[in-house]
Amino acid sequence: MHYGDLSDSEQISNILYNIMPQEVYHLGAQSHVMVSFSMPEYTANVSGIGTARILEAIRRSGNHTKFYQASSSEMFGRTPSPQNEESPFSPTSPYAVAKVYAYWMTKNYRLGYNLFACNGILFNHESPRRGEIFVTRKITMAVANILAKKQQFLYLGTLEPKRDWGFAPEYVEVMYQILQQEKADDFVVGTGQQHSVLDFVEKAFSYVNLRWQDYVKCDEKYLRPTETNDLAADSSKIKKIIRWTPKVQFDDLVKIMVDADMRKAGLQPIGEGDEFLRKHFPNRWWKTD
Ligand code: G4F
Repeated sequence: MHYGDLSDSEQISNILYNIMPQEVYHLGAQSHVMVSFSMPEYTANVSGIGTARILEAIRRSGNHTKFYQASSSEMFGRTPSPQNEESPFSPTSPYAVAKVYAYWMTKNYRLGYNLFACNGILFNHESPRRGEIFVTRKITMAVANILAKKQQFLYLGTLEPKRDWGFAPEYVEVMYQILQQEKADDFVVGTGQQHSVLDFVEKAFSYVNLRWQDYVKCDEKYLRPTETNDLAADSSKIKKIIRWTPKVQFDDLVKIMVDADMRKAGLQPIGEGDEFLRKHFPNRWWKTD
């Protein structure tokens, strides 16, 4: 383990110079969209300029380090779905603006300095390890805690925005694949299926036979000043070039996450999510949620 910070260019340079890594997967960020409205300057520094610090350190090191930038579907913002590599960016949050900066820096270091630098433009990817303040995990934890009588209500912002939610382990595999290509390039990664926050709520509550209307309440404090409403990936390019197709679709994702949170709450899971994982990902991470 080496310690560093995305706001500390000297430390990043030292680490890269000493380790001389073959590949860097840059996933570090202030990654919460709502938080970025409260901390725009910090978000720009870490999620935007942090990328420039790593790219510059790689360039100065003179090593042939390959670089993966965790770009985000949030960069499309107001651009209508489906979004692909040619779609214009129209960011609607300080987080998304910072990510657009990082995207272009990655592209420019590829074009200008011939670095093997790639953008994976990933749509939302979730799992039982998702942070508790992101909407999917907040919902699945609430379902489990309501069943366990540890929570009475679930407070959310708007239920209307639509997202393209996939399963994070499959997206991590594709990050690796992106850096194994002969040519550095940028790729959109998503399932192509679109669902609203309400769809997620309905699916999670009905999976355990609860009526969501009895538990979900709106709290305006979760409303964002500007919102991204319509995300769905057109992943034709990565399907064609890398032959990547996700196995986990929306219904299975919800079940996997609810089962895991039921187990964490000390309950017996319904089991359909666990069963799906056993079948499609034998001997894999599902044991460790
Ligand atoms: O789960 P979210 O906070 O994820 P969001 O904003 O889509 O961003 C995530 O995905 C991006 C990829 O597109 C990443 F780049 C980013 O780092 C992050 O991982 O919110 C999803 C939707 C939003 O429309 C939000 O307004 O859910 C809505 N929502 C409604 N109530 C809520 C809540 N979101 C949160 N976090 N908490 C709520 O109570």
